[in-house]
Amino acid sequence: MADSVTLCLFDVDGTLTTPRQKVTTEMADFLHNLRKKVKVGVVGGSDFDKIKEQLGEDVVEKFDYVFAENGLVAYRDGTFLCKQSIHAHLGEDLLQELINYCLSYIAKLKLPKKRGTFIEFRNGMLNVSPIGRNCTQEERIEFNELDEKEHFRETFVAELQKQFVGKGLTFSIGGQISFDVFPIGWDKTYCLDILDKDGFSKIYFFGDKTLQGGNDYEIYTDPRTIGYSVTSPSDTMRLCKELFFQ
Ligand code: M1P
Repeated sequence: MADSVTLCLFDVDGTLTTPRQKVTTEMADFLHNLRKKVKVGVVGGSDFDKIKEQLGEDVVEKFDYVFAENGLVAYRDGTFLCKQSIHAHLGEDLLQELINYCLSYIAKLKLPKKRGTFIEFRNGMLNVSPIGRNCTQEERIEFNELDEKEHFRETFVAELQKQFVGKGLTFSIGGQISFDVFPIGWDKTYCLDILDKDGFSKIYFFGDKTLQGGNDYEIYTDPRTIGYSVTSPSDTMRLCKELFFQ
């Protein structure tokens, strides 16, 4: 029987899967077995469609909780729970100011490659990508390697923080080619507010972007979780085996 007072919450990219790739059979089997011991959930920065691509069309049946867009779109026990709207929250004027600023910043940026979909408009956040989300897997890796040296995203985020100071926005770098923009408080701790009423006595969280500025930082440091920083999906499995299978 699964322990119903303990929840293990996992980030997706870099924690359960290689960024934006499908879960391996080994990891899927591991999570299936873990679910026999504790409740298991995922909290990704990505939208629900991307989480389904990576973890399977039946993701809501495989996990007790699925929190897409940090929990701004939430499923529990196989059914839809609630969602948030960035448009309703910010209003059209601020949203357009933000979108226009990002598009003109990207227009001035010289990169080795630019593709399409520079801004993805989601339910609870905007996802901004200087190279564009339509890049290939090879172009994604190439951008990410260059970004580690040139800090395109960090510089962009620093500019946005200056430009939109006092507007109640958070800019969060979670993946390889983009960053997320959402109202303050709509980071991954948002899902903890949803979980508050479910009465777990322990919530473990596992994520790879746990440093300040990374999109796992707030939930990793939140007093409601027991946070673990991981370096890869195999590191996540190793750690969970030590914690729950010994
Ligand atoms: O889950 C982490 C991030 O995954 C994607 O980032 P990228 O495409 O840059 O690797 C995005 O879906 C992003 O929103 C998310 O935070």
